Amino acid sequence: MSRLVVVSNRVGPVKDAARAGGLAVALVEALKSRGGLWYGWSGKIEARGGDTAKVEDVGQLTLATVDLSPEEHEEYYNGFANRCLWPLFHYRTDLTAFDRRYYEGYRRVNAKFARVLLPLLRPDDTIWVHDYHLLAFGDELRQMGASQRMGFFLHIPFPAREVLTTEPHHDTMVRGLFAYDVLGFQTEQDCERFRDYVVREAGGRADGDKVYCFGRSVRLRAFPIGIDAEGFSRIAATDKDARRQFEKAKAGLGDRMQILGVDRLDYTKGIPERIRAYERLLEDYPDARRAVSFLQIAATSRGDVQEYQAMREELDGLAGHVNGTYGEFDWTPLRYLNRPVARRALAGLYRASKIGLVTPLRDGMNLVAKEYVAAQDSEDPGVLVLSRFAGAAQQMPEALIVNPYDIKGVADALQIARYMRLDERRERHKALMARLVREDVAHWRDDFLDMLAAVPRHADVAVAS
Ligand code: GDG
Repeated sequence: MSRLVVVSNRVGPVKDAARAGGLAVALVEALKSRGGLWYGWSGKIEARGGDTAKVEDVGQLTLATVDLSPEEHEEYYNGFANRCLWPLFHYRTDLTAFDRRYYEGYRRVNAKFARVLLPLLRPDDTIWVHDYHLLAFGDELRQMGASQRMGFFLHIPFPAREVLTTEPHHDTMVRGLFAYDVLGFQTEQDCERFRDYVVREAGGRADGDKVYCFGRSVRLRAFPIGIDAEGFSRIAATDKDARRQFEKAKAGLGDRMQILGVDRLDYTKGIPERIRAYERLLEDYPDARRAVSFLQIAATSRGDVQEYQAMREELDGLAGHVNGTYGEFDWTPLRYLNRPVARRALAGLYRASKIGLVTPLRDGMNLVAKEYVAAQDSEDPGVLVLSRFAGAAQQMPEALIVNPYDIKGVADALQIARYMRLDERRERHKALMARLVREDVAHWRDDFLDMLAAVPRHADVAVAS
């Protein structure tokens, strides 16, 4: 079997991958079972950047990392990745910074990542590149002569053609993706939007799972990312820390029903809209007052990007408003935590919450929705209220699917969830859980790598158009 080389913006943590969430767990597993190399940014910003990789072995795994200079970090990571691609791919053209300097920095860092990896590669390696930070990486590596099999997986949505074309470099970016042999997206809709761009904007053609353009072809497919559903379920039910958090939460709640939101603090997650929907529940359904308690966990991420700082202030204001309007001496309607909770404790919190409220305005997949379901007690499960704009909604039709912009609609769904009968909750949970177990993270990884193994090596492909 050929060696697997995973390339992602950040590498690790390997020993405690669970703390870093689903993706790190998935990648560690993929690499552990086959051995291999995991390569990316070290997370360090050093005055002179770096032009060679630091390589270390951790068990069967080799980690290779490279540092960024302050300028590289600002242009590539804060700039093009997080102030341009992230909002653009989530349909927030109003927040998208179209700055040529950022784009050039992004290309430079993608080229540097490729240059530093090149001497570490073996001819029969299989290379799996992850996410929007590295759209141009494959193209750079091919230009340096690499002919290994190389696949790319996009964790965030692929946007509609009309949105993507607002970015001045859209053609070079999409052309660059044709350097890969397989393109993986989260949902069928993402594949469809990619095909639409290629056919209607770039003048290519699509034939089944193959698209032809720029004198090359690439295969594309939806590989919805999963979680380790059985493992997470076991943690929620039996782990010591999870149990402790569960008991603590239950004791604090008494007879009240907990509604839970868990997100990285991000404007795509629809947190202000969600708080407004909760307020609407209290306004329209007086029986909910004192009977529910909403806990929102939203740890800061990307704190040095300006939009994220503004959001924090907005949320503080909204939470204060709800508590000021509806709170009583012995009831705080909304608790908002701006710091991370340990993963095992989080499993306990999910299990102690009768409603999981997951309402992103746009999301590639959303693992929180899956973790919430996996953490439930199947005898007495809670109800998931899920945005139709999360990729996860495609696989989870038994959730209460809502439009997060429809504040009243979300409030009504919360009220339905509050009163849902046990037999219906069990039925929905059973169907959701069965799919989560079937389409788990191992399935995602194997599916992608099987497809990549089946394509002819890049070097052997005749130019087709
Ligand atoms: C991107 C795409 C796609 C959150 N708060 C805490 C915490 N988390 C963990 C969750 C979950 C992960 O972070 C968040 O994953 P999501 O999928 O919900 O969202 P993104 O971070 O935006 O991820 C997304 C994903 O990539 C994978 O492809 O699903 O669409 O945007 O695992 O549990 N974990 C801990 N404490 C917290 O406070 N321990």
